[in-house]
Amino acid sequence: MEQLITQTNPVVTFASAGEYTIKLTVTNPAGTHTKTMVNVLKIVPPSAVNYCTNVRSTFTGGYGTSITEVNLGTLTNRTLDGFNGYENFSCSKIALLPTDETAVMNLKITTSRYATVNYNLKAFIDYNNNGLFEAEELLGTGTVVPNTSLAPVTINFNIPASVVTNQLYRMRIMGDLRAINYMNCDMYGELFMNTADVEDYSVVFYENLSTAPQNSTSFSLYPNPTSGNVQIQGGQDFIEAVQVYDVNGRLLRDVKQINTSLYMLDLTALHTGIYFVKVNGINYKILKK
Ligand SMILES: [Ca+2]
Ligand SMILES: [Ca+2]
Repeated sequence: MEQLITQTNPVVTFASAGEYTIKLTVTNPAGTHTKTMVNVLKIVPPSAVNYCTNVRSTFTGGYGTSITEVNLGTLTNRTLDGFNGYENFSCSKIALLPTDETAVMNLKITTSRYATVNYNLKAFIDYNNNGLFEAEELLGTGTVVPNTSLAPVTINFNIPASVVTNQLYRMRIMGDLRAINYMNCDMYGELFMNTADVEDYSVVFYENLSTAPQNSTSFSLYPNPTSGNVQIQGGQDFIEAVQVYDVNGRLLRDVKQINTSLYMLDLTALHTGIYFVKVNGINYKILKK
């Protein structure tokens, strides 16, 4: 379904999740130029899981011990010291992380530090999306030693191979002066001096752009299937070279130095069947009627 938007700074609502293509058209007296970015926008479905709300009694701030800043990937979130109790940022604060199982992720947690005993930290991602933060979903633990540096505590973790890209995961970060034995919602039973702090976030793992096809060099080929001509429309880059191969890998056409954003490929002479069209080295499958 296509939606035409003509306003400046539009607000767009998406009824369903998926990948969306954006086509930008600019017009002035000299003419019209169009740029198409294929599947450049990914809309992630909201989580259907209900998470329990961690509640603690109102903290007077006297101990000055709480989580005050969280950094992970694209996420930075500062919170007031001590007064906020459980806070759910899962709709507003999302950490975007590249899906690289070999890379080490750095979750940085800053706390206020005036306690006289250690402040303990634990972080989880609900990788199986069952609404519970389980032992095998622990990212790591950290300890803030009293009256030491204000530097954040870093919890390093790897992304499991089973992770699904472009999906919301819930991350929960917990801090307390007491050893954190609870994992989910039993904070009241474990509360010690009202110093516990719990914050929820969302995490989305996206395809690693260094290995995925570059969206900036996507092309649209239309119509497909075709009875003859195929219009190739450039993305951010000009169309430089087009090759056409048959299913046996035989090169049928080889056009170089095109250097336009729109190219008409004439396949009229070809028999009915499947062909592979390579545009600037990117493969597309075309059905010739
Ligand atoms: Ca906080
Ligand atoms: Ca879980």
